Formats: sequence, C-alpha cells, structure tokens
Amino acid sequence: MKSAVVAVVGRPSSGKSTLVNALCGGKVSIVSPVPQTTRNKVRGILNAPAGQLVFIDTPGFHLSEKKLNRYMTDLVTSALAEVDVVLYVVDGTRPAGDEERALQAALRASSSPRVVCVNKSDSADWAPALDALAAALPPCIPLVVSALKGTGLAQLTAGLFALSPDGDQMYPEDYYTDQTPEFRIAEILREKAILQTRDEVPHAIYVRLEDVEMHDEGATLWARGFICVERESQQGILVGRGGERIRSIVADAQRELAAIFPWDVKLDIRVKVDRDWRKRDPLLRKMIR
Ligand SMILES: Nc1nc2c(ncn2[C@@H]2O[C@H](COP(=O)(O)OP(=O)(O)OP(=O)(O)O)[C@@H](O)[C@H]2O)c(=O)[nH]1
Ligand SMILES: [Mg+2]
Repeated sequence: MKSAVVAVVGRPSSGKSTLVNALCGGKVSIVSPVPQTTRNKVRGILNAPAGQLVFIDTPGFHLSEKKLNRYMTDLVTSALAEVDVVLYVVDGTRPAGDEERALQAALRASSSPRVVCVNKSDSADWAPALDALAAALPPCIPLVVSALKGTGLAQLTAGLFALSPDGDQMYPEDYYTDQTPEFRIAEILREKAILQTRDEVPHAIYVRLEDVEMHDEGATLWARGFICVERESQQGILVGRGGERIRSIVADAQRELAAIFPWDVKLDIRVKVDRDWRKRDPLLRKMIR
C-alpha cells in the first residue's frame, strides 16, 4: 500500500480547491471565483486500491505586503517543507507572471518530488502554459486536467501514487476529510457570503462560531455565531434590505450543510463589525493555519 501527504499549491484561483474536491469525491474545500478564497491548510483524503493520499489544499500563492496575505503565503511555504509530494496546479487560461515565477522558484528549492498539472483544459488555449512549464521546472512533463469536468484525474492520481512512499493509511477508509463540524460550518457560511457579495467585501469576511451543539436528541446540529466584516458599510451589504441577504446566505449554507451531515442543521447567525481584523496578529495567528 502507498500512503502520502500531498501539498496542493498554485496561484490564487488556479482551481486547487475544485481539484481537491474532485479527487476526494466530496466537498472538502470551499470554492469561489474570488481569489484568496482558501485561507487554511484544508485536508482531503483520497482512498484507492493503490493506497491513500492525504491532500493539503493551501491558500493561493500571492505576493503582497498585507498581513493576512503574508500569513497565507507562509502557510504555503511551510506546507512545501512538510509533505511527501507536491501537486502544483497551474491555471492554463492565464499567462505566467511574477507570482507564478516566484512560486516556481520556491518549488525548485523544495526537495519534495512533484507532479505538475495544467488545469482548466476545458476552456481557452492552455497549450502555451505547457511549454512554459516544461522550461521553468525541468524535467517535468505536465499533466492536463479539468477539475471542473473531472478529466485527466486518473492519470494525475497514478502520477501521485508513483511518487508516494509505501505506508499504512493515515485515516479510516471511509473518511474524505478530517475537518471538524465547526470548521466546515464556518467555511460553508463564508463561501455562501463570498458568493453573494462583490469587490472588497468577500476579502473582509470571516466567520466566528460561538456555540455548536446537538439538539432534538441528536437529530439537529445547531450553531450560533457571527459573520464578521471590517466596516459598517460592509455590514449593511451583508445584512441587506430588511435582513434579506443574511437570510439568503444562511439558507444556502443550511441547505448545503444538511446534505453533508447526517443531521438537520440550524444556524443562528448575525453580522458584526470587527474593525481592521486583518491587521491583528493574535487573531491571524489563530485563524490562518
Ligand atoms: N473552466 C474551469 N474553471 C475552473 C476549473 N477549476 C476551477 N475553476 C474555477 O476557477 C475558480 C477558482 O476555483 P478554486 O477551486 O476556488 O481555485 P483555488 O485555486 O482554490 O483558489 P484560492 O483558494 O483562492 O487560491 C472557480 O470559479 C472555479 O469554478 C476548471 O477545470 N475549468
Ligand atoms: Mg482554494
């Protein structure tokens, strides 16, 4: 049996989380068109006859002096150092810029074996990305996948197992993630809030749950907490006219969570201002890991 921890890295919005979800056969990590959606090391598990792969989805590698981004980039760098195999995901629809080159430099410095894939092969012209990659990271032969359509995944999995050491499985076979219910509730709420807002608002959101309890003799999972934003104007947007938007966000989240968990899910969520939270080290240290 093969067994490996695989760090999934790439620029923001290259499709890392979509790919991890497709590989693990369940919703492991939240997805949106907004860059910097993933903020944590999110684990997803793939069980196959060949063995077990534990994926660590990571935040998009983004060069920025902002505190939150620095914490997230450090997380990517630390993930590169602690895994058996690296899966580098390139967005085939976008030309490589300084950021892609900086990440490639970090990959060249890492001693972990890697698989490179060009994603989004279902759209646009991705062939130039292949040549650029082969030149930047020799001797790699990039694989071509579409995380959205699920194509190329068998070759990708085979390539990862080929580089994986022998070993016992790290998680029971029926697990596809090791996340706590609290983390999954907070993340899915954040995804629904991101999907219903625009511009700077998605980046200003975080979710803080105060209580998570079982009710109705174990039939209902109940959670109370806050969607936090940085300013009153953002609070107004998230609440919406007469509370319309927050109700819609909570309804979307409850629907998805009820499909994930074997319980009915009830959320009691308010919108709150936590001014300049993205500049506070103690909060970021707790949140970004
Ligand atoms: N056309 C196409 N779109 C894709 C594919 N994979 C992902 N996307 C889209 O790309 C956007 C970003 O996807 P994510 O999976 O959130 O990307 P990510 O790399 O995890 O992004 P960050 O967490 O922000 O770094 C979403 O709108 C996805 O639907 C693909 O194979 N084809
Ligand atoms: Mg992501």
